[in-house]
Amino acid sequence: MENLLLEIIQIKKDDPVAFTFFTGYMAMFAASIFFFFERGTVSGKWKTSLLISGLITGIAAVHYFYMRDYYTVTGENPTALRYIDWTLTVPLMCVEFYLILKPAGAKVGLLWKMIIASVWMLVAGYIGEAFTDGSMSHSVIWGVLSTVGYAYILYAAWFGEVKQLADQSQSPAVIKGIRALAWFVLVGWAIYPIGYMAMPGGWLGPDGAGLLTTSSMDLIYNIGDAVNKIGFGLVVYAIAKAETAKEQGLTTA
Ligand SMILES: *C/C=C(C)/C=C/C=C(C)/C=C/C1=C(C)CCCC1(C)C
Repeated sequence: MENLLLEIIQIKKDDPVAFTFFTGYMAMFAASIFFFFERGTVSGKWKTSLLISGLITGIAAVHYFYMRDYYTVTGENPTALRYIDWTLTVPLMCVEFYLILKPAGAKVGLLWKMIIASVWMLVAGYIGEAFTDGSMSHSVIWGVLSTVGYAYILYAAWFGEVKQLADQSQSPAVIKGIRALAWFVLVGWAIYPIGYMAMPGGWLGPDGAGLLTTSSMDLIYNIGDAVNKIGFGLVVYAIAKAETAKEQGLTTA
């Protein structure tokens, strides 16, 4: 028992993955407090968006709390916890897109399409990682299937309905904000497939190009999460603040 406790609190000095689990946890936690408190400073119709930003980082914080210990004790990837976290938080990011675009006429159908695409992406990724037999064919097949879901969201954000609704909104803050979120989907989300390719049998891992070790998967995923959950929330926050200022300017004019 004594040994177990010692292991839980230990961060080995040559283990950057453990550092990012602890930093990630604290950063998500702090971001949630920030979004929840700032919710009071934006106008009524933006409060739900900030609530969702806080929920995304809050749900991640709880999972990081467990993943951190799982990792420090076992030294293994907390795959199940990771995917449970993503299956809750990525659909909530789709809700963010929907809420921002609702005044411009976004329909619930769009929200469902994005949620289904994101869950497809994550279920395929989970099968790829959790049920691996170490072969490249398993990793590649499920990775490609997962990418189909990712491609849909990417398309929607850059050229499809999301982009079109943003243009229709005629609000510079919404257009700029949706463009920033689309960049997150293009660049920030692309971090994850790189981590995935470090898995056993992955293209970039020890059985593939040999550029990444399997232990770097969590490092890459942790960086991706910090960028995408906190950064994404901050963009939503910036849109909400800009729109609130505009509304207040109009009512006093
Ligand atoms: C907060 C968590 C986020 C934004 C997670 C996003 C995850 C992805 C975009 C994952 C994508 C994957 C692929 C496109 C192919 C390989 C398997 C995945 C699941 C890593």
